[in-house]
Amino acid sequence: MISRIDLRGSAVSANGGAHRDLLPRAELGVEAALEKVRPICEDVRHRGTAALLDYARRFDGVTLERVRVPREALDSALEELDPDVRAALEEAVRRARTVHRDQRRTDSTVTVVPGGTVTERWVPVERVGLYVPGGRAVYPSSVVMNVVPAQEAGVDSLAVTSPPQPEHGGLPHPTVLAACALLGVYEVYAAGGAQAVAMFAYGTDECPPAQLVTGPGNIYVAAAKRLLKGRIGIDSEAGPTEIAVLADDSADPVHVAADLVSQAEHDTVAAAVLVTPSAELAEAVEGELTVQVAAARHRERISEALAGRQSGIVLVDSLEDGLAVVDAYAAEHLEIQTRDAAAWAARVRNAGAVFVGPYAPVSLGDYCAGSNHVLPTGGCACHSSGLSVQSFLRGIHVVDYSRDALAEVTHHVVTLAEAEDLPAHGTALKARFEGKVPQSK
Ligand code: HSO
Ligand code: ZN
Repeated sequence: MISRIDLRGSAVSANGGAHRDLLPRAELGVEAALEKVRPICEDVRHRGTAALLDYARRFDGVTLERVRVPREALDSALEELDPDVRAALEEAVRRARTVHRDQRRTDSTVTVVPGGTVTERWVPVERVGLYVPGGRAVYPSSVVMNVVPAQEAGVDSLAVTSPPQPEHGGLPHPTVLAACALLGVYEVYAAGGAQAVAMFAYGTDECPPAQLVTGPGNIYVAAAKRLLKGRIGIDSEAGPTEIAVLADDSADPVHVAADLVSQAEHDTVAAAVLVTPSAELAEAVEGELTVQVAAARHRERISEALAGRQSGIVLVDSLEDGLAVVDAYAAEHLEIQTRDAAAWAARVRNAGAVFVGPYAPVSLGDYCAGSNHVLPTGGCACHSSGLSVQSFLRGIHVVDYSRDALAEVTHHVVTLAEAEDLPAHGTALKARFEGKVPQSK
């Protein structure tokens, strides 16, 4: 079952950063996958749709005539969607929109000197490809989490891709198709893995190239993103799901165990970590895990995730030490289940998203909190953010100076240009006032 890591008595809080590797993580192994995906991406680059159809046959076991999903398939998936699922998806969309709409940026102009302004213009990426994974689970919620911020950012052209499913006639899962239609996205492709990322990066006769690809995927998707980054923008190389819970003896072990199990359900390499100064809570959670895992539908997958070296119960001397540990770990999701939870949460520096108190479980954020569930994993939460409207925008500085405003600062620019031994930079300004380009000595 879940292992214990006893950090009591160690100088944990002295330097959180030095403890980044205190808690083990699942190995993503992207490096090794790079060599596998390279020829696939090259093939898609050169043979386009023909290559995608070959990979659909080879990797997904489906024979397709085209990669683009016909509009009728999207419409009928929405018509046939279970009404309860539709209502739940609509609520998820509504809440996500409320939060993401508020993230929109407005252009702002700063007057640096009279006659000299710098405007920051926020411009959406023109065309975005959104990857929705297939595999063990079905992720219509990921359609929502990718599409809503892109739409709120004002992205004009949005395409979704998801792996073809043999049991659904070679189309992506019908619930994924229904979620696309619900959101008004009718450009959908039946492609998964590295080849789908390459399709967006290089374009094919069916799918024009995109400037950005977002969304989580398996290790081959992550490897293709790393390989093609630069050619195409990426959000992140999202790895297996992680939950960390910082809890004291006020936490309910039933809730803590249920939340650990909920994220372990994703993957055998998912990480579930409890950090607590309370040995009693640790023991009670261990007991609860045994009971809850045995009753879970995906008990085998969950047990493997909990027993993996990436999961564990970490005992610390104090909540203060616990905070240092979770900060060093930089979890994708961090729950704070302590007395005065909001105050502890306010002190967290590194986490993809923080869930405060007993009534904000990670599963709420996965679907219906309004927050985004595409979050940095693998420790990247110490430098990156989850998906947001900002992920789909670029800020462009627009510089506008009058003659007088330029004249006033010219001597400084010339001096700095000389200091950098780049005199032509200074000349570009002087030429505007001296009428001719001075000759270099
Ligand atoms: N916990 C996952 C997202 C998800 N959960 C989708 C259920 N469906 C990564 O944040
Ligand atoms: Zn989840």
